[in-house]
Amino acid sequence: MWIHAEAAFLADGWARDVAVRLDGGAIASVTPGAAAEPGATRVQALAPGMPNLHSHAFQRGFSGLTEWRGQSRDSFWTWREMMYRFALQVSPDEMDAVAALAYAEMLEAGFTRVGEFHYLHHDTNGSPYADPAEMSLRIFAAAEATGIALTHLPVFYAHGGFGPAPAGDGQRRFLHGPDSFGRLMESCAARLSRPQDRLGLAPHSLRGATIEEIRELAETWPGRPFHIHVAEQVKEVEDCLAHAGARPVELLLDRAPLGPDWCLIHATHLTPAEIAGIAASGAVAGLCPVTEANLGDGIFPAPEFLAQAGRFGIGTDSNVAISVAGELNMLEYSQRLAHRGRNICTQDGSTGRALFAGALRGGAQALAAPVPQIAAGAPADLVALDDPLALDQADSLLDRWIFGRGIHVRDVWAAGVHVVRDGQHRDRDRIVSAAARVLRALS
Ligand code: NGQ
Ligand code: ZN
Repeated sequence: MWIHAEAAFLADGWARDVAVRLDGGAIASVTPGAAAEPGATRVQALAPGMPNLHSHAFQRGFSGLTEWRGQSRDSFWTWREMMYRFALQVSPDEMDAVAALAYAEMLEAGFTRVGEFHYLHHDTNGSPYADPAEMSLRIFAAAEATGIALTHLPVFYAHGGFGPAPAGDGQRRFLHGPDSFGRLMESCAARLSRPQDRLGLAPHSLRGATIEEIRELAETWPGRPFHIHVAEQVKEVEDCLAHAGARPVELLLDRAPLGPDWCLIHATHLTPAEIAGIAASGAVAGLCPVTEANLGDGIFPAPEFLAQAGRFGIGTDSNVAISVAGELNMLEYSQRLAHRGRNICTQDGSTGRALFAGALRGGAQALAAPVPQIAAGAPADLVALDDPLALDQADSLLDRWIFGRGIHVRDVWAAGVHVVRDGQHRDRDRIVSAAARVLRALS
Protein backbone atom coordinates (compact mmCIF):
# COMPACT_ATOMS: atom_id res chain seq x y z
CA MET A 1 0.00 0.00 0.00
CA TRP A 2 1.30 3.41 -0.97
CA ILE A 3 0.95 6.86 0.58
CA HIS A 4 2.15 9.91 -1.31
CA ALA A 5 2.86 12.94 0.86
CA GLU A 6 3.50 16.46 -0.48
CA ALA A 7 5.62 16.89 2.63
CA ALA A 8 6.76 14.34 5.23
CA PHE A 9 8.42 14.94 8.60
CA LEU A 10 11.46 12.64 8.39
CA ALA A 11 14.11 12.20 11.09
CA ASP A 12 16.17 15.07 9.67
CA GLY A 13 13.27 17.38 8.87
CA TRP A 14 10.63 17.98 6.23
CA ALA A 15 11.11 16.35 2.84
CA ARG A 16 9.00 16.92 -0.29
CA ASP A 17 7.07 14.53 -2.53
CA VAL A 18 7.63 11.48 -0.38
CA ALA A 19 6.43 8.05 -1.43
CA VAL A 20 5.87 5.77 1.56
CA ARG A 21 5.17 2.08 1.07
CA LEU A 22 3.51 0.15 3.88
CA ASP A 23 3.83 -3.58 4.22
CA GLY A 24 1.73 -5.11 6.98
CA GLY A 25 2.31 -3.18 10.17
CA ALA A 26 5.60 -1.62 9.09
CA ILE A 27 6.97 0.99 6.73
CA ALA A 28 8.72 -0.83 3.87
CA SER A 29 10.29 2.12 2.07
CA VAL A 30 10.47 5.92 2.11
CA THR A 31 11.46 7.78 -1.06
CA PRO A 32 11.65 11.59 -1.13
CA GLY A 33 11.36 13.38 -4.44
CA ALA A 34 9.23 10.62 -5.94
CA ALA A 35 6.21 10.69 -8.23
CA ALA A 36 2.94 9.34 -6.83
CA GLU A 37 2.40 5.63 -7.40
CA PRO A 38 -0.91 4.78 -9.09
CA GLY A 39 -3.51 4.12 -6.39
CA ALA A 40 -1.50 5.85 -3.64
CA THR A 41 -3.42 7.64 -0.90
CA ARG A 42 -2.45 11.27 -1.39
CA VAL A 43 -1.93 13.45 1.68
CA GLN A 44 -0.57 16.92 2.25
CA ALA A 45 1.68 16.49 5.29
CA LEU A 46 2.67 13.21 6.91
CA ALA A 47 4.09 12.93 10.44
CA PRO A 48 4.76 10.06 12.86
CA GLY A 49 1.99 9.16 15.32
CA MET A 50 2.41 10.57 18.82
CA PRO A 51 2.62 8.37 21.96
CA ASN A 52 0.16 9.33 24.70
CA LEU A 53 2.18 8.35 27.75
CA HIS A 54 -0.47 8.75 30.44
CA SER A 55 -4.18 7.94 30.29
CA HIS A 56 -6.90 6.91 32.71
CA ALA A 57 -9.39 5.84 30.03
CA PHE A 58 -12.41 5.58 32.33
CA GLN A 59 -12.12 9.27 33.23
CA ARG A 60 -13.23 10.11 29.68
CA GLY A 61 -16.67 9.17 30.99
CA PHE A 62 -17.02 12.37 33.01
CA SER A 63 -15.15 14.80 30.77
CA GLY A 64 -16.63 18.27 31.28
CA LEU A 65 -18.87 17.16 34.14
CA THR A 66 -16.78 18.49 37.04
CA GLU A 67 -16.58 22.11 35.92
CA TRP A 68 -19.04 23.54 38.42
CA ARG A 69 -18.34 24.96 41.82
CA GLY A 70 -19.46 23.23 45.02
CA GLN A 71 -19.90 24.88 48.39
CA SER A 72 -16.24 24.67 49.35
CA ARG A 73 -13.28 26.00 47.42
CA ASP A 74 -12.85 23.44 44.67
CA SER A 75 -9.48 21.78 44.28
CA PHE A 76 -7.71 18.70 43.04
CA TRP A 77 -8.94 16.96 46.20
CA THR A 78 -12.64 17.79 45.72
CA TRP A 79 -12.31 16.74 42.05
CA ARG A 80 -10.82 13.46 43.26
CA GLU A 81 -13.93 12.76 45.35
CA MET A 82 -16.09 13.16 42.24
CA MET A 83 -13.72 10.99 40.25
CA TYR A 84 -13.99 8.25 42.91
CA ARG A 85 -17.79 8.40 42.76
CA PHE A 86 -17.62 7.71 39.03
CA ALA A 87 -14.88 5.07 39.39
CA LEU A 88 -16.99 3.10 41.85
CA GLN A 89 -19.76 2.56 39.28
CA VAL A 90 -17.94 1.41 36.13
CA SER A 91 -18.58 -2.25 35.18
CA PRO A 92 -16.27 -4.24 32.88
CA ASP A 93 -18.57 -3.77 29.86
CA GLU A 94 -18.79 -0.07 30.62
CA MET A 95 -15.01 0.17 30.91
CA ASP A 96 -14.69 -1.39 27.46
CA ALA A 97 -17.16 1.07 25.92
CA VAL A 98 -15.68 4.20 27.53
CA ALA A 99 -12.08 3.14 26.81
CA ALA A 100 -12.98 2.46 23.16
CA LEU A 101 -14.40 5.98 22.90
CA ALA A 102 -11.27 7.49 24.46
CA TYR A 103 -8.96 5.43 22.22
CA ALA A 104 -10.88 6.22 19.03
CA GLU A 105 -10.67 9.90 19.94
CA MET A 106 -6.94 9.55 20.64
CA LEU A 107 -6.42 8.11 17.16
CA GLU A 108 -8.49 10.93 15.67
CA ALA A 109 -6.23 13.36 17.52
CA GLY A 110 -3.02 11.81 16.14
CA PHE A 111 -2.01 9.58 19.06
CA THR A 112 -1.12 6.07 17.88
CA ARG A 113 -0.03 4.53 21.21
CA VAL A 114 -1.46 4.88 24.69
CA GLY A 115 0.11 4.23 28.08
CA GLU A 116 -2.86 3.13 30.16
CA PHE A 117 -2.16 3.76 33.85
CA HIS A 118 -4.74 1.29 35.02
CA TYR A 119 -5.95 1.01 38.60
CA LEU A 120 -9.64 0.18 38.40
CA HIS A 121 -8.97 -3.48 39.13
CA HIS A 122 -11.73 -4.92 41.31
CA ASP A 123 -15.49 -5.28 41.40
CA THR A 124 -17.54 -2.34 42.64
CA ASN A 125 -17.69 -3.78 46.17
CA GLY A 126 -13.90 -4.06 46.24
CA SER A 127 -13.63 -7.84 45.93
CA PRO A 128 -11.47 -9.20 43.12
CA TYR A 129 -13.18 -10.45 39.98
CA ALA A 130 -12.99 -14.21 39.36
CA ASP A 131 -10.40 -13.29 36.76
CA PRO A 132 -8.04 -10.77 38.38
CA ALA A 133 -7.29 -9.26 34.96
CA GLU A 134 -10.99 -8.77 34.11
CA MET A 135 -10.69 -4.97 33.82
CA SER A 136 -7.28 -5.09 32.12
CA LEU A 137 -8.78 -7.39 29.48
CA ARG A 138 -11.38 -4.71 28.73
CA ILE A 139 -8.56 -2.23 28.14
CA PHE A 140 -6.90 -4.75 25.79
CA ALA A 141 -10.23 -5.22 23.97
CA ALA A 142 -10.72 -1.47 23.52
CA ALA A 143 -7.16 -1.04 22.23
CA GLU A 144 -7.59 -3.93 19.79
CA ALA A 145 -11.00 -2.78 18.58
CA THR A 146 -9.76 0.73 17.85
CA GLY A 147 -6.27 -0.18 16.60
CA ILE A 148 -4.24 1.96 19.01
CA ALA A 149 -1.00 0.38 20.28
CA LEU A 150 -1.05 -0.25 24.03
CA THR A 151 1.53 -0.03 26.76
CA HIS A 152 -0.45 -1.39 29.67
CA LEU A 153 0.60 -0.17 33.10
CA PRO A 154 -1.16 -2.10 35.88
CA VAL A 155 -1.08 0.04 38.99
CA PHE A 156 0.11 -1.07 42.40
CA TYR A 157 -1.99 0.78 44.97
CA ALA A 158 -1.93 -0.31 48.61
CA HIS A 159 -2.49 2.69 50.91
CA GLY A 160 -4.60 5.80 51.29
CA GLY A 161 -1.76 8.22 51.96
CA PHE A 162 1.64 8.80 53.54
CA GLY A 163 2.31 7.02 56.81
CA PRO A 164 1.14 4.71 55.29
CA ALA A 165 -2.48 5.67 55.99
CA PRO A 166 -5.18 3.05 55.47
CA ALA A 167 -6.96 3.18 52.13
CA GLY A 168 -10.37 4.86 52.11
CA ASP A 169 -13.58 3.17 51.06
CA GLY A 170 -13.57 5.14 47.79
CA GLN A 171 -10.27 3.44 46.88
CA ARG A 172 -11.52 -0.13 47.37
CA ARG A 173 -11.41 -1.08 43.68
CA PHE A 174 -7.72 -0.13 43.38
CA LEU A 175 -5.99 -2.16 46.09
CA HIS A 176 -3.37 -4.90 45.84
CA GLY A 177 -0.75 -6.53 48.00
CA PRO A 178 2.49 -7.70 46.41
CA ASP A 179 1.21 -11.24 45.76
CA SER A 180 -2.08 -10.36 44.12
CA PHE A 181 -0.31 -7.67 42.09
CA GLY A 182 2.22 -10.26 40.93
CA ARG A 183 -0.63 -12.49 39.75
CA LEU A 184 -2.17 -9.59 37.84
CA MET A 185 1.16 -8.87 36.13
CA GLU A 186 1.61 -12.54 35.16
CA SER A 187 -1.89 -12.72 33.82
CA CYS A 188 -1.49 -9.53 31.76
CA ALA A 189 1.88 -10.69 30.42
CA ALA A 190 0.32 -13.94 29.24
CA ARG A 191 -2.68 -12.30 27.56
CA LEU A 192 -1.35 -9.26 25.73
CA SER A 193 -1.43 -10.68 22.24
CA ARG A 194 -0.50 -8.09 19.59
CA PRO A 195 3.15 -7.62 18.65
CA GLN A 196 2.96 -3.86 19.26
CA ASP A 197 1.69 -4.20 22.85
CA ARG A 198 3.91 -3.78 25.90
CA LEU A 199 3.57 -4.32 29.61
CA GLY A 200 4.99 -2.02 32.25
CA LEU A 201 3.87 -1.27 35.78
CA ALA A 202 3.09 1.68 37.98
CA PRO A 203 3.13 2.22 41.70
CA HIS A 204 0.33 4.81 41.85
CA SER A 205 2.19 7.46 43.85
CA LEU A 206 4.15 7.83 47.07
CA ARG A 207 0.70 8.14 48.65
CA GLY A 208 -0.46 4.77 47.29
CA ALA A 209 2.81 2.83 47.71
CA THR A 210 5.65 3.12 50.22
CA ILE A 211 9.22 3.71 49.09
CA GLU A 212 10.06 0.15 50.21
CA GLU A 213 7.24 -1.28 48.08
CA ILE A 214 8.38 0.83 45.13
CA ARG A 215 11.95 -0.51 45.41
CA GLU A 216 10.62 -4.05 45.66
CA LEU A 217 8.49 -3.60 42.52
CA ALA A 218 11.46 -2.18 40.61
CA GLU A 219 13.56 -5.18 41.65
CA THR A 220 10.88 -7.73 40.82
CA TRP A 221 10.07 -6.31 37.36
CA PRO A 222 13.32 -4.87 36.01
CA GLY A 223 13.53 -3.43 32.52
CA ARG A 224 9.83 -2.67 32.17
CA PRO A 225 8.35 0.82 31.83
CA PHE A 226 7.95 2.03 35.41
CA HIS A 227 5.58 4.96 35.93
CA ILE A 228 4.56 6.87 39.04
CA HIS A 229 2.54 10.03 39.77
CA VAL A 230 4.81 12.39 41.70
CA ALA A 231 4.92 15.95 43.10
CA GLU A 232 1.72 17.01 41.39
CA GLN A 233 0.17 18.96 44.24
CA VAL A 234 1.84 21.15 46.88
CA LYS A 235 0.02 19.21 49.60
CA GLU A 236 1.68 16.00 48.41
CA VAL A 237 5.11 17.63 48.72
CA GLU A 238 4.32 18.91 52.22
CA ASP A 239 2.93 15.57 53.41
CA CYS A 240 5.94 13.72 52.03
CA LEU A 241 8.32 16.12 53.78
CA ALA A 242 6.41 15.68 57.04
CA HIS A 243 6.43 11.87 56.89
CA ALA A 244 9.64 10.99 55.12
CA GLY A 245 11.76 14.07 55.78
CA ALA A 246 12.30 14.50 52.05
CA ARG A 247 10.42 15.88 49.08
CA PRO A 248 8.82 13.29 46.74
CA VAL A 249 11.33 13.46 43.91
CA GLU A 250 14.20 13.85 46.36
CA LEU A 251 13.04 10.65 48.06
CA LEU A 252 12.93 8.76 44.76
CA LEU A 253 16.35 10.08 43.73
CA ASP A 254 17.81 9.01 47.10
CA ARG A 255 16.15 5.68 47.58
CA ALA A 256 14.86 4.30 44.26
CA PRO A 257 16.76 3.12 41.15
CA LEU A 258 15.61 5.97 38.89
CA GLY A 259 16.71 5.48 35.28
CA PRO A 260 15.59 5.55 31.64
CA ASP A 261 12.78 3.01 32.26
CA TRP A 262 11.14 5.43 34.65
CA CYS A 263 8.47 7.96 33.85
CA LEU A 264 7.65 10.56 36.49
CA ILE A 265 4.09 11.70 35.84
CA HIS A 266 3.59 15.45 36.42
CA ALA A 267 6.78 16.11 38.47
CA THR A 268 5.41 19.62 38.80
CA HIS A 269 6.95 20.88 42.04
CA LEU A 270 10.73 20.54 41.83
CA THR A 271 13.81 22.15 43.36
CA PRO A 272 16.86 22.85 41.16
CA ALA A 273 18.54 19.73 42.58
CA GLU A 274 15.49 17.60 41.74
CA ILE A 275 15.35 19.01 38.19
CA ALA A 276 19.02 18.16 37.70
CA GLY A 277 18.57 14.72 39.28
CA ILE A 278 15.71 13.72 36.97
CA ALA A 279 17.53 15.02 33.89
CA ALA A 280 20.73 13.16 34.81
CA SER A 281 18.87 9.91 35.53
CA GLY A 282 17.49 9.71 31.97
CA ALA A 283 13.94 9.27 33.31
CA VAL A 284 11.12 10.86 31.32
CA ALA A 285 8.97 13.64 32.75
CA GLY A 286 5.41 12.63 31.85
CA LEU A 287 3.72 15.98 31.33
CA CYS A 288 -0.07 16.24 31.09
CA PRO A 289 -0.46 20.01 30.65
CA VAL A 290 -4.20 20.12 29.94
CA THR A 291 -5.13 17.98 32.96
CA GLU A 292 -2.57 19.82 35.11
CA ALA A 293 -4.28 23.09 34.19
CA ASN A 294 -7.73 21.60 34.70
CA LEU A 295 -6.83 20.33 38.18
CA GLY A 296 -4.89 23.43 39.24
CA ASP A 297 -1.62 21.55 39.78
CA GLY A 298 1.02 24.15 38.92
CA ILE A 299 3.54 24.70 36.15
CA PHE A 300 6.39 22.34 35.26
CA PRO A 301 9.85 24.03 35.28
CA ALA A 302 10.41 23.43 31.57
CA PRO A 303 13.23 25.89 30.76
CA GLU A 304 15.51 24.58 33.50
CA PHE A 305 14.70 20.94 32.68
CA LEU A 306 15.14 21.32 28.92
CA ALA A 307 18.40 23.24 29.36
CA GLN A 308 19.78 20.10 31.03
CA ALA A 309 18.59 17.84 28.20
CA GLY A 310 15.72 16.50 30.33
CA ARG A 311 13.43 14.12 28.46
CA PHE A 312 9.69 14.66 28.33
CA GLY A 313 6.55 13.25 26.74
CA ILE A 314 2.88 14.16 26.84
CA GLY A 315 -0.20 12.45 28.25
CA THR A 316 -3.93 13.18 28.21
CA ASP A 317 -4.31 11.82 31.76
CA SER A 318 -7.93 12.58 32.78
CA ASN A 319 -8.97 12.76 29.12
CA VAL A 320 -10.97 15.91 29.86
CA ALA A 321 -9.71 16.87 26.39
CA ILE A 322 -7.91 14.61 23.91
CA SER A 323 -5.60 16.55 21.63
CA VAL A 324 -1.95 16.32 20.61
CA ALA A 325 -1.90 19.97 19.58
CA GLY A 326 -3.78 20.98 22.73
CA GLU A 327 -1.27 19.36 25.10
CA LEU A 328 1.73 20.88 23.31
CA ASN A 329 0.00 24.27 23.13
CA MET A 330 -0.74 24.26 26.87
CA LEU A 331 2.81 23.15 27.66
CA GLU A 332 4.29 26.15 25.85
CA TYR A 333 1.63 28.70 26.83
CA SER A 334 1.84 27.88 30.55
CA GLN A 335 5.58 28.63 30.29
CA ARG A 336 4.93 31.94 28.51
CA LEU A 337 2.49 32.98 31.23
CA ALA A 338 4.87 31.97 34.01
CA HIS A 339 8.03 33.47 32.51
CA ARG A 340 6.55 36.37 30.53
CA GLY A 341 8.49 35.42 27.44
CA ARG A 342 7.89 33.64 24.15
CA ASN A 343 9.14 30.48 22.42
CA ILE A 344 10.38 28.91 25.64
CA CYS A 345 10.30 25.17 24.86
CA THR A 346 12.82 25.41 22.04
CA GLN A 347 16.52 26.11 22.07
CA ASP A 348 16.48 27.39 18.51
CA GLY A 349 13.92 27.71 15.72
CA SER A 350 10.38 26.34 15.52
CA THR A 351 8.73 25.80 18.90
CA GLY A 352 6.15 23.44 17.43
CA ARG A 353 8.84 21.26 15.91
CA ALA A 354 10.88 21.15 19.14
CA LEU A 355 7.81 20.22 21.18
CA PHE A 356 6.59 17.63 18.68
CA ALA A 357 9.97 15.94 18.16
CA GLY A 358 10.76 15.98 21.90
CA ALA A 359 7.41 14.42 22.82
CA LEU A 360 7.81 11.71 20.14
CA ARG A 361 11.17 10.67 21.59
CA GLY A 362 10.28 10.90 25.27
CA GLY A 363 6.86 9.33 24.81
CA ALA A 364 8.33 6.34 22.99
CA GLN A 365 11.02 5.90 25.64
CA ALA A 366 8.45 5.97 28.44
CA LEU A 367 6.26 3.38 26.71
CA ALA A 368 9.06 1.01 25.57
CA ALA A 369 8.19 1.67 21.95
CA PRO A 370 10.44 2.35 18.96
CA VAL A 371 10.89 6.09 18.34
CA PRO A 372 8.09 7.03 15.95
CA GLN A 373 9.63 7.94 12.63
CA ILE A 374 8.93 7.82 8.92
CA ALA A 375 11.69 5.42 7.98
CA ALA A 376 11.96 1.95 6.48
CA GLY A 377 11.46 -0.69 9.16
CA ALA A 378 9.59 1.58 11.58
CA PRO A 379 6.03 0.74 12.64
CA ALA A 380 3.47 2.19 10.21
CA ASP A 381 1.98 4.61 12.76
CA LEU A 382 1.34 7.72 10.69
CA VAL A 383 -0.71 10.89 10.84
CA ALA A 384 -1.73 12.99 7.84
CA LEU A 385 -2.30 16.66 8.60
CA ASP A 386 -4.53 18.65 6.31
CA ASP A 387 -3.96 22.29 5.51
CA PRO A 388 -7.07 23.71 3.84
CA LEU A 389 -5.17 26.82 2.75
CA ALA A 390 -2.48 24.60 1.22
CA LEU A 391 0.22 27.10 2.20
CA ASP A 392 3.40 25.76 0.71
CA GLN A 393 5.24 26.04 4.03
CA ALA A 394 5.93 22.70 5.65
CA ASP A 395 8.45 24.32 8.01
CA SER A 396 5.69 26.18 9.84
CA LEU A 397 3.11 23.39 9.70
CA LEU A 398 3.65 22.06 13.22
CA ASP A 399 3.58 25.62 14.61
CA ARG A 400 0.35 26.33 12.74
CA TRP A 401 -1.17 23.07 13.98
CA ILE A 402 -0.24 23.70 17.63
CA PHE A 403 -0.68 27.47 17.84
CA GLY A 404 -2.65 28.55 14.80
CA ARG A 405 -5.84 27.60 13.02
CA GLY A 406 -6.99 25.36 10.24
CA ILE A 407 -4.59 22.42 10.38
CA HIS A 408 -6.29 19.19 11.36
CA VAL A 409 -5.70 15.46 11.46
CA ARG A 410 -7.25 13.91 8.37
CA ASP A 411 -5.90 10.35 8.21
CA VAL A 412 -4.25 8.01 10.68
CA TRP A 413 -2.62 4.64 10.12
CA ALA A 414 -2.01 2.46 13.18
CA ALA A 415 0.19 -0.60 12.61
CA GLY A 416 -0.45 -0.06 8.91
CA VAL A 417 -4.25 -0.04 9.22
CA HIS A 418 -6.02 3.06 7.91
CA VAL A 419 -8.11 3.65 11.05
CA VAL A 420 -8.99 7.35 10.63
CA ARG A 421 -10.26 8.81 7.35
CA ASP A 422 -11.50 12.37 6.90
CA GLY A 423 -10.94 12.91 10.62
CA GLN A 424 -13.23 10.08 11.71
CA HIS A 425 -12.37 6.74 13.23
CA ARG A 426 -13.68 3.97 11.01
CA ASP A 427 -15.94 2.64 13.81
CA ARG A 428 -16.88 6.03 15.22
CA ASP A 429 -20.66 5.55 14.93
CA ARG A 430 -20.72 2.18 16.67
CA ILE A 431 -18.23 3.27 19.36
CA VAL A 432 -20.04 6.53 20.09
CA SER A 433 -23.45 4.92 20.37
CA ALA A 434 -22.13 2.19 22.69
CA ALA A 435 -20.45 4.81 24.90
CA ALA A 436 -23.53 7.03 24.85
CA ARG A 437 -25.69 4.18 26.16
CA VAL A 438 -23.24 3.55 28.97
CA LEU A 439 -22.75 7.19 29.91
CA ARG A 440 -26.47 7.95 30.02
CA ALA A 441 -26.76 5.19 32.61
CA LEU A 442 -23.70 6.25 34.61
CA SER A 443 -24.02 10.01 34.90
C1 NGQ B 1 -5.55 9.46 39.26
N1 NGQ B 1 -5.03 11.73 38.64
O1 NGQ B 1 -5.02 8.45 39.70
O2 NGQ B 1 -6.46 9.40 38.43
C2 NGQ B 1 -5.04 10.79 39.73
C3 NGQ B 1 -5.89 11.29 40.85
C4 NGQ B 1 -4.62 10.71 42.93
C5 NGQ B 1 -4.15 12.73 38.67
N2 NGQ B 1 -3.28 12.77 39.59
C6 NGQ B 1 -5.84 10.46 42.09
N3 NGQ B 1 -4.17 13.66 37.72
O3 NGQ B 1 -3.61 11.23 42.46
O4 NGQ B 1 -4.69 10.36 44.11
ZN1 ZN C 1 -2.77 10.21 36.29
